[in-house]
Amino acid sequence: MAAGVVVGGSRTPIRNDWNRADAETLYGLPFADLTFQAQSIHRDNFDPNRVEMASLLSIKTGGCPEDCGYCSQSAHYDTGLKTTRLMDCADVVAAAQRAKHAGAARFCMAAAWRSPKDRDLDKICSMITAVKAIGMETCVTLGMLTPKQAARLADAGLDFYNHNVDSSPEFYRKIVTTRTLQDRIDTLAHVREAGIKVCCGGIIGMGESVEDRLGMLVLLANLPRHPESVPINLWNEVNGVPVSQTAERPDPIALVRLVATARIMMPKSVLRLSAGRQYMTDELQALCFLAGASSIFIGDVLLTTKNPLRDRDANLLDRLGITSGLA
Ligand code: SAM
Ligand code: DTB
Ligand code: SF4
Repeated sequence: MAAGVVVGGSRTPIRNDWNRADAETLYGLPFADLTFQAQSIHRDNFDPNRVEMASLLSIKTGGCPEDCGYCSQSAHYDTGLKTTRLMDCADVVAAAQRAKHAGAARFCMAAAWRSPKDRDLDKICSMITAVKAIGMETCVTLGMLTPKQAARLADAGLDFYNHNVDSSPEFYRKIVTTRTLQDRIDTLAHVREAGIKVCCGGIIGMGESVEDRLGMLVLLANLPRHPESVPINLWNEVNGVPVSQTAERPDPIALVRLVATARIMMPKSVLRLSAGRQYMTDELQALCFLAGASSIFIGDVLLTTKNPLRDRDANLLDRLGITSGLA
């Protein structure tokens, strides 16, 4: 066994020493071989007939000082979005109740911040405690954190922190200039240090190459510990942002290959088909589940953009014999 290899599941090694050539070799396998390997690893680690459901809420929308070239919420671009203040805790809990009723097990609260202010964090901690009290898992995504802020979120009982690497290091520099990828990696380390589970993935379809997508997987799979959750977002169209000039929707087969490669490289991470499912056919989503995706966001909107209607999702999962594992 290669150095740095730890045995994970029954026959699944957990590696943190991936290079791009390894990723390219997997990605380039004949489709049947790649997806068979991915599905075998998926079955070693997960119930293949179960998809976890999470729900999102934008608790503070727009006006963000960062210049992420894909995002409707950046103050650098005119996207026509209405900016809002941080929501009240009672309204957040009411939205969480509705999400729970619709079948979500996890509630993810997102704020358009570069980083939270300490007084904002008091309110966020109350939201976390209140959402946990209704029996849901909690996730927040608030931008960069100090170690102290991460520890406060952990004390409030937070389960997951979402903070994406978004793309390969090379492509990242082209789409965000107001922070570095290292800033993101530092926050991920603070989140880990505080004992919070990590949700970290990225976006495809912004005009990046296949090499960039694989570079992103290598980055994720070589973090000191694999993220427990890996969201794979297809860029959701937003008018007025720079990415709208370069975006190209990926070939559907390329998406399945990417999911399968991620499944093999990070055998125990939950892969979430996140933004962009409304552009996917039912057949494509089914192939992504076969390749190892086992989580989705439900609800008609994500943060500011569209998601498939609940009935369409329920119908698809029903036809595939997939359950959410909730009673
Ligand atoms: N401001 C915080 C941050 O950037 O970490 C949290 C909110 S931000 C909206 C969370 C993530 O949403 C981003 O890292 C990015 O991966 C994803 N995202 C933003 N706009 C998107 C879009 N139009 N399509 C797909 N994913 C998007
Ligand atoms: C993630 O990777 N995807 C979610 C969640 N983390 C916060 C956000 C998707 C946002 C899509 C664009 C929008 O609706 O504004
Ligand atoms: Fe701000 Fe997050 Fe959007 Fe970047 S992705 S502009 S940090 S809300």
